Amino acid sequence: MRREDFPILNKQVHGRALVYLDNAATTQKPQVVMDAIIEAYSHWNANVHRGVHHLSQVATQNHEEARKKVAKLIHAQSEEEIIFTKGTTDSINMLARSFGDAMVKEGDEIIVSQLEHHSNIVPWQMLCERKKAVMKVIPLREDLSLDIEAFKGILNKKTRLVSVAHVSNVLGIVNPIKEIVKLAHEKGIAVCVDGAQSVPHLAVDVQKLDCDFLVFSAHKMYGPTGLGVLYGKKKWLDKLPPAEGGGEMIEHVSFEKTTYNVLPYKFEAGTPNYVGSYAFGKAIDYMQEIGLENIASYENDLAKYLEQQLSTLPNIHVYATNQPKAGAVSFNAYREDGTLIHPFDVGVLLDRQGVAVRTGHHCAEPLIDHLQVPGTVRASVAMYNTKEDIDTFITALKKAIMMFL
Ligand code: 7TS
Repeated sequence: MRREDFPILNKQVHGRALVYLDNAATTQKPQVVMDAIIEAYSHWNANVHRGVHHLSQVATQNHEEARKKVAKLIHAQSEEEIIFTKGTTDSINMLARSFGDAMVKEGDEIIVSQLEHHSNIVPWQMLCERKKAVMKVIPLREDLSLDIEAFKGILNKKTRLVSVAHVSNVLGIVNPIKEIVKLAHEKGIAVCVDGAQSVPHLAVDVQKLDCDFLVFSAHKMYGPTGLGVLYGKKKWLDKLPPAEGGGEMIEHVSFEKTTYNVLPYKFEAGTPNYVGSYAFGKAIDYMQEIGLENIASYENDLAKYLEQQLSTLPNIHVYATNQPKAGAVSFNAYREDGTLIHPFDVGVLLDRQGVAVRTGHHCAEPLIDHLQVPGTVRASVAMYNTKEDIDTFITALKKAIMMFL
């Protein structure tokens, strides 16, 4: 799928053609996205929403066009529901600050799951410390899927918010978000979906999911770093206080009283990343030109092939097989005597052969503790990967393991 649009994929690493399978960490960028960044700084760089001059108006228009593209991408009702942030982590921190200040009090409960990325744990933990609230955790079943029965048991009238990943960044499992939202809403509880690993791979529709908030990062979907999105239903964003103060987010400022701007600017303090948003708009165009459904089905086939090929190898344990997955597959390798080959060692030997994968805890230590291993090796695909990439990876992996047997 249009591999030639991604110049970095022609690189050699340690004298071998690069096989990039660390897409869950960040994706590579197509030429159109890089060109957009050069274009912005070469032709219309100026601060947005402030100047009456030509360049500022062009910059503002481009930034706001990008917001519309994001709204369309996730089927938000309006672009007022799209807040640009620095990334998923920033989005969750902002929500924890804003929602937390307004809605959470001593003794209230926030629910996350056992498989969350640290970004969807620590901001809530910090909120719980500030407010003397309590964090509850959805446990995993034997097959590593979320235990929905247990979830039903911990939802109660003290629960203020449920925040869960749509797709696990370690296991690649697609969680039953629609069901989680339905169960929470039956009790009047809001749900935040961490879409960092789902929006890049699935056609996510916030109205169909009916989630209250959705957060994701541009850099994991062919866009630039330093840009992310906090989607919130208008009814929530109208009600919640700003998370940060500064320029742009105000209507009037005086030492006696400051009033706030309208949505979405109320949540965007300071000069926004308008070059990033413009480039992200180009990444969205690029994805939509290929078709989100086409990308999803291509990547799904590739990830299935990856899981199948890994499963045929002796001495490899693949986690959470035969479950709905998107993008990522985690595994560990073992010696003949059953001892674990450290994932870091596997990663280094793969790197020597030009194959980039992720090893370690993947910023999800509670999940890794649950698996009772020091970490996993994770291979994750994007639209530009091919079956040949997977074959090269499997051959390299066999060689790597041979060295430890
Ligand atoms: N949530 C999930 C599910 C993630 O996978 C990540 C990043 C984040 C939040 C944080 O995103 P950021 O853009 O703010 O950093 N995940 C990974 C990963 O799996 N390897 O490197 C980063």
